[in-house]
Amino acid sequence: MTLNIEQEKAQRLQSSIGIPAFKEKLHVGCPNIGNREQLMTRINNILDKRWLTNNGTYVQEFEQKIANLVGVKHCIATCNATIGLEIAIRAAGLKGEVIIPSFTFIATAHALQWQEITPVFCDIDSVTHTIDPAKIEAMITPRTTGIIGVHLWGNACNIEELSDIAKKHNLKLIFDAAHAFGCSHQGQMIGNFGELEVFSFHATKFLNSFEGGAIVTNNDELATKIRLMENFGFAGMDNVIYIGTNGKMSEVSAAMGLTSLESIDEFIETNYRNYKTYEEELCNLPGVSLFKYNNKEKCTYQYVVFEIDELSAKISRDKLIEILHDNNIMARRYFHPGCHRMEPYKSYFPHAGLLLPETEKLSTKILILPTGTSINEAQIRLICQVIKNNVFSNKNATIHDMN
Ligand code: T4K
Repeated sequence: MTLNIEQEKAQRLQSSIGIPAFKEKLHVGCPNIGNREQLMTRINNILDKRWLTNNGTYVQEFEQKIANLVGVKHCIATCNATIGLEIAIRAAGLKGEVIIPSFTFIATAHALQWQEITPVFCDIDSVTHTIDPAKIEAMITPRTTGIIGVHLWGNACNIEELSDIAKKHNLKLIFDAAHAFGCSHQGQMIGNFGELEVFSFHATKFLNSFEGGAIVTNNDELATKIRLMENFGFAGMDNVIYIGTNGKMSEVSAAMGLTSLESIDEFIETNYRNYKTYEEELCNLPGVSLFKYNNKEKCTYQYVVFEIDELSAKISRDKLIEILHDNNIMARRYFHPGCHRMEPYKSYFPHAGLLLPETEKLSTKILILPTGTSINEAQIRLICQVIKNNVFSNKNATIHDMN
């Protein structure tokens, strides 16, 4: 079946004026909220004590609980993961050039460039969606000082191979673990690998503290440096001994983080159930697949990553997203189009894409579907119905089908 451009436009118009499947928008990343009463009690305590930030008791308790859960020596809570990454990069001594995947949130690259360190974009493995160790050595130059792996979707990078390469070339290895709090790798909790790892507790993350993050490490010296750096370099009152910034987490964020921590089993259970419903509904559709998590590892199932092969599914990812949005299903194209196609990197390295074939391919195929505690099974089945009505359906034949 072929459609000409006019017919396709008409069809789009029709879908945009039709009645959407959902009255209200369903968002990817809609926050998980734990026990409200507990949160309000904590917030009232903060107000009663008039201690709002600067290493308050809730922040200390939150750091201790995260460290215990991860099984790591040090946890330094931060105001968000981007500042956490900036501090971590500086504390680890990264300079010059650092190798990172392009298929990540822009913060991974910006945290380097913000400090005049050049991110060098490396391709990913199309199955794991994480940096491909086999492609790293070709990117190393005399200016390279480190590698930042990103545990995308909570799925660990190939940590062993990355460690071997880092060791061989005397590079620092750190991890952007923004997606990976509560996940494990070969039975060990993420947070224990490399020189250090950085979690995000942003509202959209599995565990949220409104905004927030944490740097975790087993290295005493690094932990001391990071603590100084996140508080302007203060070592006691009136005594600055280091260059620092303001990376502190506030008490109200820690209160939310602690409250969220008390509900993580429920969050995982819900995410897992949602994932299974999507899987059951979508498993037989041609040209589509869900990103598979390793069920031998701890996993939060926070991301429902849907991959679509345009030719077999007879609909492009972007056309499907348009239809989903028309139906108030606010699926996201994380991480389209890849950092290398965003500024300032697009201008700095206009031909970077030539070395990133898997990133280029994957970023046109993926969309993320809503999950979490704000959505129920019936809603997921309806989302899947909208997908099923449009995948492998002649009414959505694209221009490519004409050939
Ligand atoms: N490294 C990686 C690999 C990351 O993914 C991230 C952040 C970072 C580092 C940096 O971490 P932080 O500095 O943020 O701690 C969102 C988040 O803001 C960002 O934290 C996250 N990754 C990224 C993947 O997603 P946007 O630009 O997509 O945000 P926005 O405003 O479009 O919201 C995302 C979705 O969540 C929408 O569907 C709306 C929904 N939402 C959002 C908020 C804030 C809600 O339903 N309620 C809310 O309160 O970046």
